[in-house]
Amino acid sequence: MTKALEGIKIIDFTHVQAGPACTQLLAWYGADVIKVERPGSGDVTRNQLRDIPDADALYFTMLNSNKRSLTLDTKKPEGKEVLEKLIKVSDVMVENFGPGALDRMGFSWKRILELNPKMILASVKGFSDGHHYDDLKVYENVAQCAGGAASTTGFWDGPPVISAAALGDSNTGMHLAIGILTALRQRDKTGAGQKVAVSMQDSVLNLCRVKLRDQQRLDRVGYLEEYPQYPHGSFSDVVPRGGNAGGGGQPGWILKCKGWQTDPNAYIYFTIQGHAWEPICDAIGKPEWKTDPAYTTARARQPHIVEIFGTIEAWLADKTKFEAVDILRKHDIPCAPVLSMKELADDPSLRESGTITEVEHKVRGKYLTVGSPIKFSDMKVEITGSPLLGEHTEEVLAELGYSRDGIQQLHAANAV
Ligand code: CAO
Repeated sequence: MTKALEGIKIIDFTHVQAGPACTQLLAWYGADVIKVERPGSGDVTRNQLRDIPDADALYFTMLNSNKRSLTLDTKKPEGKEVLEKLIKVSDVMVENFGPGALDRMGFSWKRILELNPKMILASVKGFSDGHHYDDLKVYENVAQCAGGAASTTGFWDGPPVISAAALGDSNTGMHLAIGILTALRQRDKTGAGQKVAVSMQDSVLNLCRVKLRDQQRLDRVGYLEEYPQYPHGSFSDVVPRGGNAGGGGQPGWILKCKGWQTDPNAYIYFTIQGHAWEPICDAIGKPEWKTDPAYTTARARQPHIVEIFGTIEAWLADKTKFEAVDILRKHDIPCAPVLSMKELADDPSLRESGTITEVEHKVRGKYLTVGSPIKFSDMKVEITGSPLLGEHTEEVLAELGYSRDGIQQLHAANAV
């Protein structure tokens, strides 16, 4: 079966998470992704948080599947020559080095265009070009703070909190992938390459747009009625942290279930969707709330929201999170168990759909990874193991026309 991106050659000059997440996605869908790595060490994540002494860390293997690895010292003339040849025959180059690193290496956008006017250069930086912080190096949590996620996550009486979801890294990589596919589509029409730039701050902010919505509502009316602070608490002039509140038009909260005293994940998320109010009253044994004017509308319920969630929690006390969801689903109530990573890893539905998949690695053996979250009706996505450092160096050099002697000379240059 053909893959959608077959025939697209990508120079993957990325490291850590933001860039590799992008190129991995494109590799899954058929692009030939050649990861260019520094000889001897490679991507820093090969060594970070190792669980097996001499095997690439899961941090690396889970972000670099379906790629080839080429080792090149791109600061040496021999390495630069290979990279130039590669640029001439590739469609896309993706990089997420610190600000200015590519220029310092001699591969400015101007130079890349001279080598290949059809090239798409895709870059991740912490802040966008021209931003007053555009000289900063940035990691995940820095981006979450700069993009509005940290100030709006957590509880109102505690400090800003970082999300475990990679909003700064993988999220930025997904934005970049969309940018690359868009530029490829435009190149189909114009024949010209272009530079695609995504900043981590912008990508986080894009996911926090509902909080910018709330800031403007707060500026206008002085309160936010879906936040736990309303109506009993107080608001300042900035969007507060709302704990586990719904954040949209539907109030919600994380509620304790049977076993919460010992199991840190014995909880469900419960949403009170307006039209599901009557089924909720039936489900939790409070039929009188269906006709009591103090509860019949969302506005009437808001002053009692803590009491309502308390009542639902009392109903949940003798039910596991799975039993509770099985009852609530019959009433069409939007809810879900809080699932641990262990439960997700073992989830038969996720295994069946390929979202959690087992992959073979030449050194470490089998490991679990997250497969494609995007499903296609006409393309089967196969996840393969990540490459060893330099595993495809000779193969790629031969494709670029290097002779056996030329390859040996490069090996010698890499080793110095
Ligand atoms: N051969 C020779 N040199 C190489 C090379 C190769 N194959 N690959 C990279 N290098 C060099 C670069 O040229 C650069 O050298 P100089 O700084 O001397 O010009 C250096 O290695 C890489 O620098 P860096 O700034 O990218 O790396 P760092 O570890 O200091 O910083 C990070 C890491 C992530 C903070 C920084 O790359 C960054 O801010 N990137 C942009 C934002 C980003 O993507 N962050 C997310 C990372 S995931 O959490």
